[in-house]
Amino acid sequence: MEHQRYNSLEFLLNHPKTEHVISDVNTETIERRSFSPKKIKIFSSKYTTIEECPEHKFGNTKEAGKQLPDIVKNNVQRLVPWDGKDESVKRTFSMCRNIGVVFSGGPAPGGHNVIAGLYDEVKKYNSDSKVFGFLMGPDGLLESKYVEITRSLVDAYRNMGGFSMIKTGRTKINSPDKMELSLKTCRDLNLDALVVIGGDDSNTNAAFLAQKFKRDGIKVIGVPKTIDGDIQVKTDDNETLCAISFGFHTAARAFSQNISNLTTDASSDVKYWHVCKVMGRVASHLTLECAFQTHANISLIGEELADYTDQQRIEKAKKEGEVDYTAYGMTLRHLSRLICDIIVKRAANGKNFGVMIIPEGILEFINEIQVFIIKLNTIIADYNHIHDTDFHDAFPTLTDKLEYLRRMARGMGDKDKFFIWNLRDDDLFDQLPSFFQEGLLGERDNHGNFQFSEVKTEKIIMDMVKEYLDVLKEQGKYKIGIERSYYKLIMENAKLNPDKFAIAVFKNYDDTHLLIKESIISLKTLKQALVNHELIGPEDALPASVVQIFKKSDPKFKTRTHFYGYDGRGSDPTYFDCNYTYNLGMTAFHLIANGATGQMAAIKNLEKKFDKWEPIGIPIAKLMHLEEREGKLTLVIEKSLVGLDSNAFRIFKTVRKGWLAMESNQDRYRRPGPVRFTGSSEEDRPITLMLNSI
Ligand code: FBP
Repeated sequence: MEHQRYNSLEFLLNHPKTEHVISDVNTETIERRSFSPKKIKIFSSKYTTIEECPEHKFGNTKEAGKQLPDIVKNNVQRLVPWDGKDESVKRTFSMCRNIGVVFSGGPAPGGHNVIAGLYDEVKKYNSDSKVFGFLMGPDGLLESKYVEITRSLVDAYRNMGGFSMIKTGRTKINSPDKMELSLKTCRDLNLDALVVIGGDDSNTNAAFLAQKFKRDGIKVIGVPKTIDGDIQVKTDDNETLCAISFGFHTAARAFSQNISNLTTDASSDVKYWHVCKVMGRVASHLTLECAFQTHANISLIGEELADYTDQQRIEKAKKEGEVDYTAYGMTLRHLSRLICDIIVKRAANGKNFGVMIIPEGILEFINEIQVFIIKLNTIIADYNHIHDTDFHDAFPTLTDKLEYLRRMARGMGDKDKFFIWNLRDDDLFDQLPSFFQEGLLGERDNHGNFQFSEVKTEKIIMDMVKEYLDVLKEQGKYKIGIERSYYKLIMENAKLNPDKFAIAVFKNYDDTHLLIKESIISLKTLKQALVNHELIGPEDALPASVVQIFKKSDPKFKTRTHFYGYDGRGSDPTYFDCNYTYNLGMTAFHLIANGATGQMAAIKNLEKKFDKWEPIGIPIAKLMHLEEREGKLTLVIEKSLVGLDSNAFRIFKTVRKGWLAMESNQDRYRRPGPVRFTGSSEEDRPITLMLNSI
């Protein structure tokens, strides 16, 4: 009876141990929720005030001046401590406020801490003030869907990843109607300010909202979010004001942990090349950071490929008195050859395995593909502009889309509107594999951007690599180097003279890794070589030990592909991102309390130690330039790409040779470990930032 009771499911389910281990909230979550991020010293002062910094200048702001006249004259603003002797400062800070907050675009670790920092400061100065979170991103603002953010809600999400508290969305507020709807929502809620937590396009939106809301006195502050790390702000005289957007560090560390685990696996069972595509819609910042974190064998940096020039071709054309335009910029074919070269050299040194990182946005930097992307973006945008139906509804299948392009190339398109697609484009496009054509013709996002995450970039590149490796194998150039000592052992065990056989079989008997001659590509050609050297007679069978060595040298190119993106984007934030984002939230409040609008909250000196961090406001309008979007020149924030003259890239370029480990040297893999938010081994900022601060 007693035994039966202990064995019952009910007893098991109600057992305190069961309840503890299957609870939704584990120790890690409890610790994260109760962790207090560090505060920049100024936030411990009673109040703050703004110090204008007109000395910071930014490029040409002519177009921004036309479209954003009320905020274009904003300066960079530094927050400085204020003792509060001035009664009016006390009054403005303690005013009862309503502040709205919205996430926009892809999630990035640390977003909840921005809200926490904002909320804590809002409540610190007036407990009657309210913070409203718009639901599902900008749609919440348009449709007036929101929640009041309470202490218990904030407490449940402190230091936790994702944007799940109020969710996010990619809707763009890009029409007069949407602007009006947003204004109406903010007026109805009696908002004093709106905080937009988003990427480059969302901060662009924030600037236009700031302009629109100016007359109503509703302030708009942007916050630089995106794992891509492409919101970085420098002044004309190269002073860094915002070194990186939040979420970048965590995503890079999360990806790196996985990639690093693959380096361990690869060097254990020595049979796979792991190909890791890493997020970053355009810029390769994440790949560069992962390269430093893991020392993977190959890391491709898109920006470098765009800058590539083939010196040999240029010289050759010069000698012939011509200019070879194809020598500028990287082609997919050439890229695959470079990768093959590394694979072949590593194999020659006994390592037919490795780990490669490919940035998601690499195609943007490959000339031939970029042209397609730009042309197709324009064609789709123009079609949508002219017709009532969306391009993708009108041409649902790939065949329909291709047929439409074909008609266009033959001049049978919409009233000759689409002259940009010609017969040559059509021919070249036809040569691409259908899954790639489908990707290039796929739906654009709400900002008209090409969705790189939808394209199997790694497959395109690796298919070409495989194809060329087959050619090299047939030419006898792709072989696995056999360790000299191993060869000798096998031959001696078989009572054969290794030195004698080596002359017939290998081309480099003095090296540590022995390579079978290029002319030997099959058992037949192997036998021929032994017969020619009179080591066996024409009727004799091949010695088993020689066959064993030959088979060992025969490479099989096996790949495993991985995509790292959404997983890292949803990770809980690192210590760096926990601190960074909490201080961003506080900065946003202090800018609002000081009457700022059209500014992006930022932390200067992020690339330095925490005690050097400084909260500032950056004028968004001044970061904008004209860019072609959906076929039209549009005023947007300029994305920041990997600087080929940055410290980080220059150092990478020098040290990466060692990571290739193409000579007989050891692999140099690095173990960054898991994402953490506390503990002495946690790094205090991203490696690329550390290098750039030297
Ligand atoms: P944000 O720029 O909005 O932060 O998003 C970045 C990103 O994560 C890119 O790295 C990726 O290409 C894209 O979002 C994926 O978009 P989606 O979430 O729509 O699939």
